[in-house]
Order: sequence, then C-alpha cells, then structure tokens
Amino acid sequence: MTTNTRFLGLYITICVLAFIISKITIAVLCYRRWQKKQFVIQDTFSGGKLVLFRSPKIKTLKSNVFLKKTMKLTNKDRIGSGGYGMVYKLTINDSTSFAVKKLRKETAEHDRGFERELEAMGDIKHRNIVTLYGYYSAPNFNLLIYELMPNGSLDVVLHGRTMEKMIVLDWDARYKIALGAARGISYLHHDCIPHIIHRDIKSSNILLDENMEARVSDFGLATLMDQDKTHVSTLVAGTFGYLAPEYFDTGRATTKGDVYSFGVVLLELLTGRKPTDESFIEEGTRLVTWVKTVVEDKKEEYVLDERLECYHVDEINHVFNIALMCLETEPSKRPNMSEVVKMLEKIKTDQITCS
Ligand SMILES: Nc1ncnc2c1ncn2[C@@H]1O[C@H](COP(=O)(O)OP(=O)(O)O)[C@@H](O)[C@H]1O
Ligand SMILES: *[C@@H]1O[C@H](CO)[C@@H](O)[C@H](O)[C@H]1NC(C)=O
Ligand SMILES: *[C@@H]1O[C@H](CO)[C@@H](O)[C@H](O)[C@H]1NC(C)=O
Ligand SMILES: CC(=O)N[C@H]1CO[C@H](CO)[C@@H](O)[C@@H]1O
Ligand SMILES: [Mg+2]
Repeated sequence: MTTNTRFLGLYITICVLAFIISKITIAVLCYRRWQKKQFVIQDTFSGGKLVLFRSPKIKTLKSNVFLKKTMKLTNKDRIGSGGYGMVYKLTINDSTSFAVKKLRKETAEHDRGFERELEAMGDIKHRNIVTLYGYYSAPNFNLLIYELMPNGSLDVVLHGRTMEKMIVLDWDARYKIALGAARGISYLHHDCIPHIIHRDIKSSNILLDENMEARVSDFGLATLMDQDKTHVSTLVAGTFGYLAPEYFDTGRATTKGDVYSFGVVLLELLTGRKPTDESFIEEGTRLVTWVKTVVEDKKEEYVLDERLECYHVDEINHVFNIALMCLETEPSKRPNMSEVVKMLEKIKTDQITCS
C-alpha cells in the first residue's frame, strides 16, 4: 500500500513537472517567433513608433536610416493623393524605394485594434496584392509603408490627362490586368482566414507593377478608417460609382458587393470610360445602365474603347457578359470571385490577332 502511494506521488510530480516545462518551452518559442515577426523602433524625438514586418526586403535595411528618410518626406516626393491622404515615394537608394501613405488622424489615442489589423494585413502575401511592409504611428498621423508600384494605378493609365505620358493599354494588357485583379480579390475572399472583404474596389486601387501585372491595394483600409471614425464619409465607405445598389439599403459590406465593384472595373477596361464620367450624369444615367442597354441590343462594339485596335470580338463579348453577371442587381445572382477567375481564364484564345 505505502509503496503504491509513494509511487503514485512520484508519478504525479513527474507529470506536473513535465506539464510546466512544456508550457514554458511553448511560451519561449512563441515569444521568439513573435519577436522575429517584426521589429519596432521607438522614435523618442517625435513620440512615434515605427514597426516593420519581417520580410526579405526589409532584412538588410538600416531602420534608423529608414526612419530618418521617412521624416524628411516633402511635397516634392508626392506621387498621388486620395480619400485618405497623400502618397509619397520614399527612396532608400537607387534600387530600393517604397510608397508611403499618410493617413490623417484626428483622435490622438493609440489604438491597439488598429495595430492588430495592420499586422494581419502585413501577413498577406500574394502576387496580385500590394505588400504592406510596416507602419509608423505618431500622435497626429499614421503612415503605411507599401511596396512601390512603378507604373501607378489603373485609373491614371486609363483616364490620365493627355499631358502626362500616355500609355495606351492594348486588349491583351487589359485582359491580363482583369485576370490578375480578379485573382487578387479571389484570394482575399476565399483563401484568407478570416476572409477579407475589400470594400473599396476601384480602378485607383488596382496598381500596376513593372510587368504591368495588376496588384490590388488598400484592402481593409475602408474597415480600418471606418472604425476609426476619422474619415470624412463614415456613412458610405467605398467610392461612388462602384458601390453595389444593395449597399445603400443595408449599409453592409459583403463579398458580393466587391464582385459588383469589380464588374464596374471590367466595364472601365472595356469602354475606357470612368464610372463618374460627366456625360452620364448629364443624361441622368450611369455607366452600368448605359452598358446594360447597349449589350441587350448586341451592340457592344459601339461602347468599346476606341483606342482598342486589335482584339478578338468573341473575347470582348465574353468579358462584357462576365461584367454584366457581376453587375446583377440581385446579389445572390452574381458569381463569386473564384467563378469569375475561372470564367476569365476560359475565354482567352491563343490566336495572335495582329502584329
Ligand atoms: N503603392 C503605390 N505605388 C505607387 N503609387 C501608389 C501606391 N499607392 C497609391 N499610389 C498612387 O497614389 C494615388 C492615391 O492613392 P490613395 O491614397 O489610395 O487614393 P485613391 O485610391 O482613393 O486614389 C493612387 O491613385 C496611385 O496613383
Ligand atoms: C539598397 O538598399 C537595400 C536595403 O538596405 C540593399 O539590400 C541594397 O543592396 C542596396 N542597393 C544598393 C545599390 O546600394
Ligand atoms: C462559388 O460559387 C460556386 C457556385 O455557386 C460554388 O460551387 C463554390 O463553392 C463557390 N466558391 C467559393 C470558394 O465559395
Ligand atoms: C507600359 C509601361 O510604361 N511600362 C513600364 C512599367 O514600369 C517599368 C519599370 O519602371 C518600365 O520599364 C516599363 O516601361
Ligand atoms: Mg487607393
């Protein structure tokens, strides 16, 4: 009896010890991993904090050089401006540069939810999504540090003013952009856990890399700024002209809402017209309704961008049909993004049209 009890005591002690040791090991491993995932510099001068997520490009970077250059950004470095603030080009050396987006911030509190959201965004790596490398958070403003896209955004390329260097996108380039953007959005909707609703799909959030491959940007930003309540239009997150009709009733963002906005981008690629084109507003109509009536009459070639010279009529008509499916008024009738990707992949014929 006594030997048995002693044996049991010993047994319990060993179990408890093993349990404690394993917990400590797990905690140490987690801490190490967490430490590796990002590095943080506290900027005592401005009271800000720079957080860079670990990535091969950031690894060799001297973070204090980075911080110093970031603080020196001026209007001269501006490459764009939008609903949330200015975008600057940050040049480290001849071969390395970043895009820095400055977000206005009216409430001074440091928001842990904001940081968690950004860390989740930093984890997303896909060939059709713009990488977020880190952020800088100061009492009066936040900076987001993105990969720089040398060929700018789709809206500038499609509707840029004639004074700027004009690139005319041919049909193959437009098709490639449509497919790339669809793959990026499909990844956010279906492959990310938790699933991500972009909420602001539009041509200015589709950027172009050095190979003219599409990269989706600003996903999650609408949500982020909505929580923050600093953005001017908190009532309607998203951009006029791209919003699905049900959004005005429910105010709820859904993946099917993103599908609708993507349909508008497809129409932009096909017609070369902006959804907010003044001539539509004068006529009291919209790009979407205009194209819908034209396609019903099978007169697609009349609305097609005149700058397109060389294409297969079949391919064009297929893309018009895919766009109209995305633009169904009833959300449940719209395809999901993985179906859109499949449909777009299927239509491309390998024939060379002209040379
Ligand atoms: N990562 C980037 N690389 C290059 N240019 C960018 C990048 N992000 C944004 N831009 C440019 O800055 C402009 C403004 O961007 P943004 O602030 O997101 O506003 P919006 O998307 O509403 O136009 C874009 O239209 C684009 O031309
Ligand atoms: C530019 O900076 C990056 C990051 O610090 C470094 O990896 C790269 O070698 C530098 N290139 C040149 C040409 O100095
Ligand atoms: C997309 O829709 C199709 C048809 O409704 C369905 O079979 C498929 O599972 C959906 N895909 C995803 C990833 O939700
Ligand atoms: C079409 C076009 O302008 N492509 C450019 C995209 O950016 C790369 C790198 O900056 C240029 O070499 C391409 O000419
Ligand atoms: Mg944007």
